[in-house]
Amino acid sequence: MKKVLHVAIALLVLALSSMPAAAGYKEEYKLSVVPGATSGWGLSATYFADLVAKKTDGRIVIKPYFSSQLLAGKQTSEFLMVRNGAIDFALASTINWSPQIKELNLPALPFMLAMEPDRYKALDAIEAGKAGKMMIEAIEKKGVKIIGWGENGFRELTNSKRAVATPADLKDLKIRVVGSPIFIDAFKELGANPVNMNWAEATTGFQQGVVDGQENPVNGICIPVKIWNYHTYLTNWHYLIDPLLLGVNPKVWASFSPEDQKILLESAAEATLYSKAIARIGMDNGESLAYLKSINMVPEIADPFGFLTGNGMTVIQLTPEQTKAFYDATAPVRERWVPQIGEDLVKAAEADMASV
Ligand code: X2X
Repeated sequence: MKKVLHVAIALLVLALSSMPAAAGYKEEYKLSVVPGATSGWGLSATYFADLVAKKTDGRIVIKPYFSSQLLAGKQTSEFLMVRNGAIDFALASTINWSPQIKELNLPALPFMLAMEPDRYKALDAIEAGKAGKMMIEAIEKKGVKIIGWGENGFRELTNSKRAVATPADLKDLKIRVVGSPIFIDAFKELGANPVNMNWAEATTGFQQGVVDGQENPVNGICIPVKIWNYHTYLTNWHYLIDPLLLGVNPKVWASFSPEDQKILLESAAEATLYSKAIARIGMDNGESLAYLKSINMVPEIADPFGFLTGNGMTVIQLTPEQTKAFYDATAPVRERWVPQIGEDLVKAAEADMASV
């Protein structure tokens, strides 16, 4: 009897050791995305998932769930759900995780980057620099592993009522904003009437005229949702940047073999380049378009502002003086939020930007 048992154990050990590393993997990993599949970040999530499937020969299957499906529509719950393992991965906006991680309000400090001579360079320097590291550490300390950046884009203002070129033009406009307090604070300071609304309900809100306007990136969100069907005016004011973060539940991360972790990091790095490029088409010095051409992903729309104008929108491009007026008008918001974000982090970001 004892001998039979020994043989059985030996066979079991042999069977286990000859199994592929993927044996303990889930059949599917859920990746949360707040907006829809055709949004910039929806496309970036698909790009990442496809790369991972290809590079792991199907060992790791990541399925993006779009339109806040995994969140019952409530986008500010996403961080907690990735942390507790209800969701495996998220390509997430810092905005939606900022209610839990105050450091993530840094990119939402109004007009911090709009005044920079090259706002994309400034942003890249922050992400690659000390401030980026500090933000990632803050998230990881609270329980989600970060494997890469992405980009929703600089958030621009659209509305159905009037051309907005000065702070006074915003007076009493009802603007839909996300459920993150700094947004309410910024729009109140500018004299507007901000209204919290999840993105899942926002387009219905625009259609019904519940609000007069909203703020979202042009390439990533405004064009995919055909914002011209609701709003006539777009102010290209770059008032804040919406970086994305590719996060993963730490237990899920630890379950991957070192080889697969390496593949995931490489895929995240490629997805970062892709995500930034599609957010920046027609808005940078042409680098993004050249990159997309180099990977055979030439976009349909290379001139987003021309495209919006062609669809009947009036695009207001602010002069540096006009931007400065908004910068000055929002100084009290920055003063109130810098201590909450952390003086050290803000100083690190300023030093990162100054280094380019
Ligand atoms: O809700 C928004 O505006 C969106 C889709 O951009 C975010 O999730 C931050």
